[in-house]
Amino acid sequence: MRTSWDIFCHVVDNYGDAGVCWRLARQLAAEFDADVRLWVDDIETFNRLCASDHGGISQTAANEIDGVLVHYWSAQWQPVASADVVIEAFGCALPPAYITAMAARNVQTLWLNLEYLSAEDWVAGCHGLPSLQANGLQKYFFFPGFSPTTGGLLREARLLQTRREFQRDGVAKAQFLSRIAVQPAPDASLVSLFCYENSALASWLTAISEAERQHHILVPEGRVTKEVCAWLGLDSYTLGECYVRGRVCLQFIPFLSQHDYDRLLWCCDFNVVRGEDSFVRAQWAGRPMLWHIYPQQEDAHLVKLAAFLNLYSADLSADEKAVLMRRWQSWNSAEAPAVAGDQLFAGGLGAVRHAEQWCTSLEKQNNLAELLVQFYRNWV
Ligand code: TRH
Repeated sequence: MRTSWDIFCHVVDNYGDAGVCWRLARQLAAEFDADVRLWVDDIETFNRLCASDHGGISQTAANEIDGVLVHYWSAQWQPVASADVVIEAFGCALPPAYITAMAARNVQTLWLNLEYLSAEDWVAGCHGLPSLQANGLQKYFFFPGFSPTTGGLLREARLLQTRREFQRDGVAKAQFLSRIAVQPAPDASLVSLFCYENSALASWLTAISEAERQHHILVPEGRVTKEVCAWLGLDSYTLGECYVRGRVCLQFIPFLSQHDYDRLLWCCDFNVVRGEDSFVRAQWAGRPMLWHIYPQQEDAHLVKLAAFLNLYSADLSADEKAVLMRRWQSWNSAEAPAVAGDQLFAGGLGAVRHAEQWCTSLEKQNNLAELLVQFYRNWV
């Protein structure tokens, strides 16, 4: 039987909230016979994630994209019937009238609070716990995570097969890079740099520009554009142009659709990623990476970072582990690089093997969308 799903997404900042919800909505519709509505309160952000594929959505009407009905979640809420499953992403508060509609429904609605991703130990204990509601509605916490006792990670069917085929196909890679006007020198290490502002960025770029290996760094337009320009000594930049300083070439590229961004991660030798969704996609890319974790008050994020590093580095030798830890911790503490320029955004065979092994170990777990569907089936 088809089930109906409503996903509510409040964009706090940046792209992660909309990025996660949009990805989940598409997967539910494509793989689980679900009727999905996505309610998003920031159309501009949403359009940047899918605009180049679909031309953008309108605020006034429902927009059908990839089998999902995307709606603008307006402050003036117009009552609608509630769905079988309701996902309140990242604790965004549902419209009160919608909660009333859920309570009035003949068939009970399953209400899930989809939480932020964390590798901390307590996550498994809290995943699936009920959150008691005065009006009799059934609400539960759903925690994504890295172990089989959590809600898993978003991963579409065939994602890894597609990725591995693409990485083996030199022509496909070259065609993709040429479509986004990227032409790295044959011996250059290709890096994507998607991160938050970092007062240490200039010192990292200087170290990389002095490395033996040539680096071609792609910078999607966004939060670090200004810092990178300052390091280059530019007042403004031209998209697509390569700015060479020492052994590094920096190139600003347009913000891509999610589909293309995946391919970019697959093409690069090393990816700097941030937040939640790009962080997960970099793991599916099977390439070495550096995570710029979303900074939180009182350095709470450093605990999360350590929890992930612990898991991620478990199979590394003591030396490799030390380099990885130093690299990630110094970046996230905005410190000048603690290792040589060649090691900062380092690909290398060992690092690639480790990234692929990590990806393969995660692949054994069920993905987040199928675990959500399973949760609903068990609950009904
Ligand atoms: O943008 P982020 O920093 O998002 C967030 C938000 O800050 C959010 O509030 C916070 O809760 C969360 O992080 C943890 O990083 P993230 O999560 O990686 O989201 C970026 C999205 O943008 C992701 O879906 C990938 C996508 N993207 C593209 O589609 N094209 C691009 O060119 C790039 C660089 C990213």
